[in-house]
Amino acid sequence: MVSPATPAVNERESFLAVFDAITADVVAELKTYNVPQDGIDHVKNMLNYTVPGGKLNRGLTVPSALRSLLKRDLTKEELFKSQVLGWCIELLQAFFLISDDIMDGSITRRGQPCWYKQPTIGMIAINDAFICEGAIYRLLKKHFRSTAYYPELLELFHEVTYQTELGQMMDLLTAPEDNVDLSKFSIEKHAYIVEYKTAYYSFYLPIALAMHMANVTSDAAFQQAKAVLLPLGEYFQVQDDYLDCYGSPEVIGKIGTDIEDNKCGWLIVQALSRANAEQRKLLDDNYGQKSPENVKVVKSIYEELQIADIYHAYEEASYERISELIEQIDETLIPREMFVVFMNRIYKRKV
Ligand code: GPP
Ligand code: MG
Ligand code: MG
Ligand code: MG
Repeated sequence: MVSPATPAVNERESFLAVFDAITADVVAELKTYNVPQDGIDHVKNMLNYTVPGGKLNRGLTVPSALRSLLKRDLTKEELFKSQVLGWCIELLQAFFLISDDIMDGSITRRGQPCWYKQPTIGMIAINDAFICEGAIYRLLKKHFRSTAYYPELLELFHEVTYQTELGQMMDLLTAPEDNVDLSKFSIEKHAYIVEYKTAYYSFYLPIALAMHMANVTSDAAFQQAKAVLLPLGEYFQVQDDYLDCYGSPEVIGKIGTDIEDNKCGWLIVQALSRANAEQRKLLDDNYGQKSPENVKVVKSIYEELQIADIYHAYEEASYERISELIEQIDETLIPREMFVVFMNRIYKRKV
């Protein structure tokens, strides 16, 4: 049997093909604000550098979830609109990542220097992040102003942005650079941080957007989606924490900074709950320090405590647990399939 062209490849190509239309919209509108040519060139260049280079999982999920919800192929217009929403999430992601890299003092992102590390950019990147956020609302206005669900889209983007900022706030407050105090870390603290800084915008948002487009209005349906997507988002951020230490920079496109940055990540929280007094002392003395020697000591304790094995067991258990949560979804409200597709996009990811 001839296997059909892999939809994943086509979906990605079709999604990427819309990006030019998105930048063209944003740029055309700049002209109505009399932005001089150098400003227009800057925005074009900035969007090309910061928006399309990632895995695009979030953006791609909007059209694929809409297809699951409607249980049929999308019309040309439905496909385009869902892709615009997908790019709005990718713009939100660019807004967060440009800022996060400054806050975390990161060096590379998606295999290239972080935007703020570009010699001509520096702190202009802060304003560029705001421009990415602003562009979301320009696009929503242009493409969705006349739909009945426009207010829901605005509320959702606003709320999810706020939730992410609260998560980022707790991530940063738990990681003061000059005062390493590992007693502030806990499994509960970590769970809060990852739910807020990652799960809402990366997992709930794409599915909830598709649900609005599909005219789902029942509160119960959104609650059921959340019950699966928040744990899925937690699992994804635990993977991110693991890859920060154990992923290879050439594959993940970024150099980990969590140990140096004193982050309340999954690995340290697991290590703290298993360390004996001697190991704890070494962690206290070496976590949150910039020098590679200190980082090495922390990694050697992770080794002794077999944290990587504990992570692999966690991965399997999460898959089981989330599969059970998907089973509990009432299919008269929303299809289980869209959650399965989303979970399979990230299960055992290396990147
Ligand atoms: C991921 O944290 C979280 C975000 C990118 C949200 C940032 C939110 C803001 C309001 C700026 P991370 O630092 O672990 O991500 P990475 O490992 O990709 O740097
Ligand atoms: Mg970061
Ligand atoms: Mg961060
Ligand atoms: Mg990280």
